[in-house]
Amino acid sequence: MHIEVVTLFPELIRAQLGAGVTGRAVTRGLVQVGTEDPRAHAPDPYRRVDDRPYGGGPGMVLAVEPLATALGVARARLPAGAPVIAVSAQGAPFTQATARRLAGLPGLLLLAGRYEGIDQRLIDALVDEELSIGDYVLTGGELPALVVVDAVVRLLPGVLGDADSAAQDSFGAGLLDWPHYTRPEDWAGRRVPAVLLGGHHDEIRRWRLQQALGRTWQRRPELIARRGLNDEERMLLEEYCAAAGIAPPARV
Ligand code: 9D3
Repeated sequence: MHIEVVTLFPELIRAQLGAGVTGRAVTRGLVQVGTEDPRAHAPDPYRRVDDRPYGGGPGMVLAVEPLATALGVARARLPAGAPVIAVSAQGAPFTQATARRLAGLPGLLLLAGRYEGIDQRLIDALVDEELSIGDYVLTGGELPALVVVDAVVRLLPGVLGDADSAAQDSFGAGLLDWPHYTRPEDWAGRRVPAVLLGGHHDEIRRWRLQQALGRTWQRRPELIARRGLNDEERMLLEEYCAAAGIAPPARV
């Protein structure tokens, strides 16, 4: 996959992509990531990329011209079939389903904004899709663009080790994780749950599934509603709720 990010802060994008799993994916050639800075395409000698909003009000708006030129330059490096995706607080929610869909594409052209926003005509003319990473206010689109890149790149074939991808598949999406423990068995009087020390693989599987179901029900009940429960899951969750003294999901 080839990803291009149009941003006024290309160094933020490059710094993140030098590290960790995504960094390794880049050095292994599993993904190529480029950046294009609209400031390099500002028509005036002061390299201004923003201007005052028509209609008045606070803040500045990113002007069309430098962004349009930067998008064109980045587009020329991409394969056909790479959509222009603006990260924006006005966008549709970015979810794991979005990440899976984007991971199947040959390329992405991500546009990260700054200031009060981007001239709407640039969005109308050149942007295919707008994505938000959540309901909170950031100062710009670079962190959201990196969130999208990270979530997509880890899904590309060969990026994760077998263990990680298998765990993902066997468990499926839609539940929070179960609790994890490592040595020592006893830390300050807090013991690792006995079931994990016993080596009974099916008991451990059921305990983990039960913990995942219980935590999801307590913290993110809407995920249980969206996903549904099979007979085993319903039984495990009812048992968890009884022990925790909380109400189980209603039968449907
Ligand atoms: C306080 C500024 N807001 C006026 C009511 C508008 C605004 C402008 C620019 C809000 C946020 C931003 C910068 N944010 C993003 O570019 C952004 C973002 C976000 O802030 N939250 C969640 N997802 C995203 S994706 C891009």
